[in-house]
Amino acid sequence: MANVNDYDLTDYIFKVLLIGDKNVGKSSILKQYVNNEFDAFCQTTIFVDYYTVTLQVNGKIVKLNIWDTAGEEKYHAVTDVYYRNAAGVILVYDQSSKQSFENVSKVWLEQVQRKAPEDCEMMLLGNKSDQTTAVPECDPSQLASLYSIPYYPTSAKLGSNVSTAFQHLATTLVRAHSAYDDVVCDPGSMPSFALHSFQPHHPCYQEEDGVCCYYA
Ligand SMILES: Nc1nc2c(ncn2[C@@H]2O[C@H](COP(=O)(O)OP(=O)(O)O)[C@@H](O)[C@H]2O)c(=O)[nH]1
Ligand SMILES: [Mg+2]
Repeated sequence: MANVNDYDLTDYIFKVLLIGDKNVGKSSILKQYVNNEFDAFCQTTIFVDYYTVTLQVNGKIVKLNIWDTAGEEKYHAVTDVYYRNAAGVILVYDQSSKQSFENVSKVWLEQVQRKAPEDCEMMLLGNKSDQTTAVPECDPSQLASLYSIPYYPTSAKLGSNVSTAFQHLATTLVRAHSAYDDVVCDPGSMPSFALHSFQPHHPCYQEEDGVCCYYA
């Protein structure tokens, strides 16, 4: 979590998840976004819980805590803790693998809907756009419009669309959460709204939880 000095400068901190089959390039997308690096021989897992990236959206300072799975996705057995308080979920498939695309609807969307907060913002990424495609472009477009979520073809290898996608998600999250900026809950009552973010300046900010007015 951010250190104390960061609180004064940060407007929003959002937990963002990367989810999808093993080998679709989730860790590579994160590495490309955070370090501008691609490693064709990378070991599959980054051994940290998450990386924090700071960006600006309409003059607001936003931190994305981007969580990478630690290999559990191999068995489609991602733990509930991973999904808890997620503000954004990025569904990744490998556009050279039809199976990984089919698993977005068969496995991952269902799991996100069951385990992640109801109002989390989703995004679909068709990674490895530098390789021959096995998924016709109309399929992800159709899926994205069915769920009303943004879709980008990305290449972690070439870096294409990677930062664009994260910036888009951050913008969507700020738009969704800023609606609650000045809303104050009645003391002692259940919050009348949920924020799956950490807003140090929010009137309802609860220090112990590290979230604003969160209820599940
Ligand atoms: N050609 C190509 N290979 C990629 C791309 N992204 C990841 N890879 C490769 O795909 C393999 C799996 O990537 P990884 O990030 O470990 O996938 P994860 O299991 O979803 O985290 C690695 O060998 C990567 O080098 C991409 O955009 N293009
Ligand atoms: Mg990985």
